Amino acid sequence: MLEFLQEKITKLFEKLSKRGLLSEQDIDDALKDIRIALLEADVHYRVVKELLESVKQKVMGEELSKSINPSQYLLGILKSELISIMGAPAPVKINGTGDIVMLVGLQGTGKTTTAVKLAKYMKDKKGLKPYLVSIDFNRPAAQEQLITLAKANGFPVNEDISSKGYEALKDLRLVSARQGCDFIIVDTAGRLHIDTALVSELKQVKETLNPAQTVLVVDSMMGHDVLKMAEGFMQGVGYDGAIFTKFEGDTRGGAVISFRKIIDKPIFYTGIGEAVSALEPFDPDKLVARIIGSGDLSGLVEKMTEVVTQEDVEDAKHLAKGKFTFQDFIKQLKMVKRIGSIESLFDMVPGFGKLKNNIQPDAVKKDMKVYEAIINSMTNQERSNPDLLNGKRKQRIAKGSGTKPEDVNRLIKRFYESQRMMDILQKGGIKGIKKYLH
Ligand SMILES: Nc1nc2c(ncn2[C@@H]2O[C@H](COP(=O)(O)OP(=O)(O)OP(=O)(O)O)[C@@H](O)[C@H]2O)c(=O)[nH]1
Ligand SMILES: [Mg+2]
Repeated sequence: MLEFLQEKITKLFEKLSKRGLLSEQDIDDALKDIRIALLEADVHYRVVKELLESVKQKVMGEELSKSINPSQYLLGILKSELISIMGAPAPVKINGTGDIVMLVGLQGTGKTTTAVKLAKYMKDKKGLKPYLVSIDFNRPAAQEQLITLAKANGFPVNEDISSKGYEALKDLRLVSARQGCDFIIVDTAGRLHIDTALVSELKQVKETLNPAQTVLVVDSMMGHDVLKMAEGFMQGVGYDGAIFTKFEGDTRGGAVISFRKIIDKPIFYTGIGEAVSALEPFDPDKLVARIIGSGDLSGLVEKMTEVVTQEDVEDAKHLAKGKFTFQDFIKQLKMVKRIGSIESLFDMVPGFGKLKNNIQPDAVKKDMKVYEAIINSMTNQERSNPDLLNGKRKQRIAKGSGTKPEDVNRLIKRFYESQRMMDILQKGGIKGIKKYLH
């Protein structure tokens, strides 16, 4: 997610950190590039303008020569601006029995799916019993969709409201209470655009129901169009906060920034997949860290010290020096296996997102036993000189380790890949690896 913006800003700061102190020209240049990056990430131009003006004001107001690392300084300011835009995370508030949460939003944004996700979330996390109802009176199929999804997940759902129309809404709390439910989630009709018919319909429902919380469901892929929509719903219907859906596939993320900057309402949750369990509280810090790509380096160090022993450090020193052999290879695999969540480690390092594709911890775990058996069946000579492995030797090794010749070949292939990686690391350091990956 947001790799796009992350990569751009990371590159920019790499460029900046090579030159010592920042001049005003540097700041302007940097801001120009950040501006492009934010616009390309579909942040609304109004938001970009305000954000950059406030960053510049703060940077210019400071005595730059005193700051030890100007690029980190600029980055820090941008980061704190974004964090203040994102605001504190907030949950949907359900205070008492009979409280209603009403979901509104354009067509296809994910209201119906989110209604059931929210029901599950409140049941699992808060122990509340939800009651679901769809009041899309125009489209029976829409109601059917909610009924099916709710039933499949074991939630009580209203099945006869369509025949009774708005009058039935007045009894909703009673009906829900009779089923022993704590609160009600109301799914509403969506339209392609906000029009007067939709607004007056939703207004009427809202007045009748008097919901405790009205939630705007937003498709994260909307980009900068989000503002017009969010402002339209605010004027026409009013709401207390938003849930951003399809957040897992959001490569740009501008919609979130634009929404938060202009509409002063919280983002309650994010939808991160089609499954009913794919709803998460909104995490502003994580999002900002990802946008900026500064990398959670302190987190990385902490995690590394948890899993990397002194022995590993010695091994790593050795690996980085001499010739890379099968013994080294197995040590390297063991380390990867132990770190386990190596994917999350790479997320913390700017520019290293792509490494994830090269190292798959699950595959490593699965192959470990096979690889170890194969390497154990090699002679010492073969272990330190893999070039010796001809067809005949491979067959002998496969037989001795109870594996197949394909397994031996797979191991050899991976070994050479690792050897190449180590070679690049020795010659070019981390930079070399980065270059290799880009
Ligand atoms: N990938 C992904 N898909 C989602 C998410 N939330 C909803 N969807 C999908 O988006 C599509 C539309 O979802 P619905 O819940 O039917 O949307 P809606 O707002 O109720 O649509 P209308 O009732 O027609 O206005 C479905 O295919 C959902 O599975 C999400 O967080 N991630
Ligand atoms: Mg729907």
